[in-house]
Amino acid sequence: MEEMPKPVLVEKTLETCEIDRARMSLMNPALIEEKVQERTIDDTAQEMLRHTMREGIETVWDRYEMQQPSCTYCASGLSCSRCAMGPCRIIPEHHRERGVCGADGDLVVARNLLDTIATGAAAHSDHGRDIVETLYKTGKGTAQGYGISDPEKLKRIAGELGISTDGRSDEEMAVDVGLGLLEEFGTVKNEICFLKRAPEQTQAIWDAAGIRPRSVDREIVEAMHRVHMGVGASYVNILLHGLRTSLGDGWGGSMMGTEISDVLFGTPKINQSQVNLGVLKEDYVNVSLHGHNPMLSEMIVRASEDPEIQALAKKAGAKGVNLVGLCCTGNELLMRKGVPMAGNHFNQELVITTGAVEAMIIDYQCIFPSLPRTASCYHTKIVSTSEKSKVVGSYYYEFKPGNAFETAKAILKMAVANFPNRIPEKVYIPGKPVDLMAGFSVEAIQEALGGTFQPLIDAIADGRIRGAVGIVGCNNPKVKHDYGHVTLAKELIKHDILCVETGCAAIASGKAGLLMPDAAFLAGPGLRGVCKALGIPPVLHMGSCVDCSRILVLLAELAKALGVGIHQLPVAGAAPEWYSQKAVSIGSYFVASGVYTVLGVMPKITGSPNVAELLTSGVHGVVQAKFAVEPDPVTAAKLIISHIDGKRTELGL
Ligand code: BF8
Repeated sequence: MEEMPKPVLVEKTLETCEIDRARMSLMNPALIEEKVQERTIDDTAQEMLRHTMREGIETVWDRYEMQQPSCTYCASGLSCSRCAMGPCRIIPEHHRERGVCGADGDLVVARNLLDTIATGAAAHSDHGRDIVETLYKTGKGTAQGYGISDPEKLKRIAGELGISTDGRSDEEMAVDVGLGLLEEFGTVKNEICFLKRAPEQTQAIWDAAGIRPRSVDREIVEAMHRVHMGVGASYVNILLHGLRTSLGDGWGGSMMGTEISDVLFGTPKINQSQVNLGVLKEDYVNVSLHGHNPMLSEMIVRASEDPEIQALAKKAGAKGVNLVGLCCTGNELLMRKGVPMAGNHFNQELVITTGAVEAMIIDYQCIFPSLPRTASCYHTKIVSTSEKSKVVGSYYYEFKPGNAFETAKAILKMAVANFPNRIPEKVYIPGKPVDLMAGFSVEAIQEALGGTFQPLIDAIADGRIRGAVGIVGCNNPKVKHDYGHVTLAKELIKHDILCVETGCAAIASGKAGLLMPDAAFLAGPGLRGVCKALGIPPVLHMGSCVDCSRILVLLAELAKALGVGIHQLPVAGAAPEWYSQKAVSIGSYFVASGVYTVLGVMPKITGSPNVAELLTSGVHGVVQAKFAVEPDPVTAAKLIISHIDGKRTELGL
C-alpha cells in the first residue's frame, strides 16, 4: 500500500499569536466604527473588521496605514532599481533628469510598466501552462483522478489546431492538443492559434501596429530583455511591446487556461449558490480554498465527497466537510460546481478570524504571505500546495497531477483532525449568506439566449441594451472594499448597460445581490425587460481572472456577427479596484483588443506626462482604444456611457 502524502512545515511554525497591543490601545469604539465604514461596504466583512480591531489582529488595511506616507517617486513610476548603478530617482527640480545610465523619466516609467505587464502575463500564462500540462498527462494516463469532462470542446480545439479527430479517443486527442498548446508558449511557430478567433478587422489592427504576439513565453522573455539597461530606450517602443505581451496573455496563456480547464472540469453552466463570510457553517469542518488553479481545488471537491473523509468528519464530531471558495479558485469552483464563496481578495484574512476554519488550502497568486501570522491566533492551518508558492509557516504538501487525489485526501484528513482544536469562544460567523447566480460561460450565455447571440444583438441594436461593460479586477486599500465595483455596476445597469464580470469584481457584485435576476429592478427598463424575459441577472458572472478571456471570445463573437472589429462595438472595460500586475495585463489586452478601459486606481505613470498621454490618448491612433483613469465610480460610469453612446452613433444605432 502506498504511503499517505505527508506535509512539510515551511521553514518555521508560527505558533505565537502576534497581537498588536499598541495599536489596539489606540482603538476606541468610535474610531473603530469610523475605520470600518471607511474600509468596506461588505457587511460581513465590517462585522469581522470590528472584531479584528478590538482583538488587535492586523489586516491588510492596517498594513496599508502603516506604509503611509508612500514614496511619491515610486508612486509616480520615477524610481528605478533595476541595476547596481542605482537605485535612481528622477527629480528634475533637483537636476536629476536622468538615472545613472542616462534613462529619462519617460523611459524609467515605461520600463517599470512593461515589467508590470510582463509579470501579470507570466502569472496568468504559467497557470495556463499548468492546466495544459495536466491535459497532456491526462491523455497519457499519468494524471491521477483527472479526466475529460467536455469532449466536445476538446474536439473543437483540436480542430482549431489542425489536429485530426476522426475515430480518435479523447485521450489520444488530449495528448495532441496538450502538446499543440504547449507549443504555443514558445517555439518557432510564431503564431498563437486562438488569435484567429478575433475578427479580421481586429487582427489587421494588430498587424498594422506590429503587436501580434508570436508566442506566450517569447513576448514575456523579450519584455524582460527590453527592460534590461541598455536595451529598450524608446518609451513608445517599450509600451507597444507591453501591448503585444498582454495580447499573448489574453488570447494565449489565459485563453488556454480557461479553455482547457473547461475541457478537464466542464464548461460552466448557469447555477445558483451563495456568497459572503456567512457561508461558513459552525457544525461542519470548514475548509477554504484560496488561489487560482482549479487543478487543486477540483480535486479537493472530489476528495471531500469520499466516504472515508465524510466518515472521519462525523467521527470528529462534525456534520461533514464544508468547502468554501475565496478569490479566483473560488470562482472556478463556483462557476462549475456551485461551491459557495466566502469572499474576494480582502476577505481572505477575515475568513480566518471567524475562528471557524480548520484549513485554508492555497495554491498561488493573490495570497497574503502573512496568512500564517493571522492563523497563529486561531486553530486554522494554512496548507500550501505549489512548489512555486511556499509560504513560511504553512504546511506544505507537494501537489502534482500524478498524486492529486491522494494528496487532496491527505489534506482533508489534516483539516478534519484539526476540528477538535477549534476554540469555541473564538468562533464567530457573521451574517447570512447572499444568493447568487453564476456559470455564465460564453456557451451558457448563448444557451440562455436560445442557442444564438442574435437576441442579444437585436437588443443592442434596438437600444433595449445600450451596451456591455466588462468589470474586472481586485480589491485595493486605496478604494473602499467593493464600493468601486458595486457602485459602477449599479450605475451602468441603471442606464441599460449589461455588465459581465470576473474575479473579485464578480464576487463583490454577488455580495451586493447584483448577481440574482431580482436585481433587474435596479436596471433601466430595457435591460430589465431582457433580464425578465430570459430569467438572468443584469450582472453576469463569467468566472475567474483568466476567464477574462471568455469576455474576449464573447466580444469576438458579437463583432463577427455584426461584421465589425471589436473596437467598433458599444462596449467598455473597467477595473475599479485593481491592484495586481495581472490586472494591468488584462487592462492592456482589453485596450489592445479595441476596448476602451477605465481604471479606478492610478497606475504608476504620472511621473511621465508623455507615457500618460500615450496611454490615455495617443494609443487610440494605434489600436482604436485607450485607457482612462477615474477613481469616482459614478464619474467613471458617465465616461463609459458617453463612450458607448459614441460607438452606437458610429454604428448608426
Ligand atoms: O486573479 S481579481 S485580487 S483574486 S488578481 Fe487577485 Fe485581482 Fe482578485 Fe484572482 Ni484577479
